[in-house]
Amino acid sequence: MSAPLRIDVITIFPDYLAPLGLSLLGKAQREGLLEVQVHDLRDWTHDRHRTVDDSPYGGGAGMVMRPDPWGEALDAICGSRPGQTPHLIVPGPGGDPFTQEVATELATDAGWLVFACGRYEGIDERVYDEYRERYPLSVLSLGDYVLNGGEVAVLAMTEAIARLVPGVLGNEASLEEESHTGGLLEYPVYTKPPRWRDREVPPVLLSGHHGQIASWRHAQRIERTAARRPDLMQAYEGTSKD
Ligand code: 6GU
Repeated sequence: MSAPLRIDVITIFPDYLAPLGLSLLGKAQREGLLEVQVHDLRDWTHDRHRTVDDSPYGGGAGMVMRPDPWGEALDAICGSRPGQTPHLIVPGPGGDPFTQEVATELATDAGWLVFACGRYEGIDERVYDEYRERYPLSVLSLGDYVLNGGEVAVLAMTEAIARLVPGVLGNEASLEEESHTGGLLEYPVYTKPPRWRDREVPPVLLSGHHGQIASWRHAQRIERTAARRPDLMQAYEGTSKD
């Protein structure tokens, strides 16, 4: 078996990451496929109030995370595995889009991810400048809306990444059909009963014709993607798979 994917998370709200121990990700950790360690940024402060933020130079609203606790935390954590290099990830609304493609790359190539969760108005820019020189560093965004901090984004990204690690998902075949694989959204699914509140399951699905079922599903993926995500549809048509 290959080495487990290692994930470190640095946050001022370690409890926020408790769900990483549940469900599929908890099982993956118990099975040795995944290692998650959550760290409290305040462990790298030295004052009585365990201060991690201060007011912005130049003025403006809110508070900025100081570089000194981040520097100590990142030095300690990123240097904790001799001979190994982490991929640093800072979640933030101003980052590159976190996509299925990015999740696949991180699950496959990195081996070790360190997430730095910012809060308030963000982290002092010199932290980015410093660690970009030492490690691969990505600022990644979930989408075009603003969260209060990186913690919820880390939950989302970790789940998307970890389920792509070989062995984590029970049924690897379900990876091949799901939304965003191949650039299309998923087809609609149905189960028993065949009639519910006068609503029928599409008859083709009960026909036993596997070829017809596959073409119906493919057509549904195209129809859905065109209706809901014209941006994805354009990209898909660009690949001329159809
Ligand atoms: Cl990754 N972080 C924060 N704070 N807000 C976001 C986000 C990330 N993605 C979308 N909004």
